[in-house]
Amino acid sequence: MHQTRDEQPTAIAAGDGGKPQVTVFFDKRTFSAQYVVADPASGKCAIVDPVLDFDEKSGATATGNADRLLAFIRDEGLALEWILDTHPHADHFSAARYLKEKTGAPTAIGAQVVEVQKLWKTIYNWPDLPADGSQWDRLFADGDTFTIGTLPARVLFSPGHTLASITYVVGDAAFVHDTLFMPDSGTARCDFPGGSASRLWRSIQDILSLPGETRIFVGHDYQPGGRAPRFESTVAEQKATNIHMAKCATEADFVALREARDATLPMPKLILHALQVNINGGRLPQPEANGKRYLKFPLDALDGAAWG
Ligand SMILES: N[C@@H](CCC(=O)N[C@@H](CS)C(=O)NCC(=O)O)C(=O)O
Ligand SMILES: [Fe+2]
Repeated sequence: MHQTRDEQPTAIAAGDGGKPQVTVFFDKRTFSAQYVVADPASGKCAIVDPVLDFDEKSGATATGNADRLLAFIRDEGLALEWILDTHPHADHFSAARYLKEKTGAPTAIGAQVVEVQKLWKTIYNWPDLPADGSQWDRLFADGDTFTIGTLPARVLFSPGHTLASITYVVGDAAFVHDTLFMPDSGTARCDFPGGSASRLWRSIQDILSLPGETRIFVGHDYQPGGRAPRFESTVAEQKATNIHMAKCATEADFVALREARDATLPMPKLILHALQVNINGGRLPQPEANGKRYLKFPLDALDGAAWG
């Protein structure tokens, strides 16, 4: 089982046969799951998909979520080895840069992020942005391996929601971000620039070919029907009960279902705020001469306007 931040964390047990201890921290504002993935044997850990707080009404930024992750790591006596993002998020700022500045731990994301940088650098008309991934310490390609303490970790390239999405498989746990959601919630949308429902279908097939008992940890939970948030399932449960996959025998079925649903979804309210920070490794814009930072938005650049 995973723990949520509201539960009392249990002590880290020594050695657990390649099973990371996974603690989830839910950001209610953006329905995002942030994870601390710990190796019980060594006390080393990684953070997956940390959120930097942003209040779009006032323009205020804050580090409440990120500081809670750091406090947990400190209280548990863990050592942070990696700051991992699964993809350049479209609905919140990544706290990767803040956490690196606080801890010195290396940041990482999928290598195809350079393609996302190229796409959005055009949308933002931002010629000075280096579109070479140099904003992160490590760019992971499909099949790359690394360790979290003694735990083996492997990268599965899993695009579709974005061009650069990756899944981290750590021991018996897979951090699948926005591919599959909880079985009663279905799958992630594919209508952002660079998204593709047929690529997502193939990525989901790769995830579902992991062993049935693999623990699946999702990137968001939108609490369908107002139920309490849930983040963990298994490959076997997803295969048996995911509401989108159950309706789809073929890739064509899935593409039709996904595209029909995507046509009904408004753009995330922070997509234009978030991408300009996230394609720059979670760096907020440089302050101007008056010491203030400013975001820049293109007009009429994205489809998906919702006037209703
Ligand atoms: N209402 C949310 C939407 C966020 C959103 O679009 N989330 C993506 C993941 S980044 C997704 O796949 N959503 C699936 C869905 O809404 O069905 C917002 O404005 O931020
Ligand atoms: Fe996403």
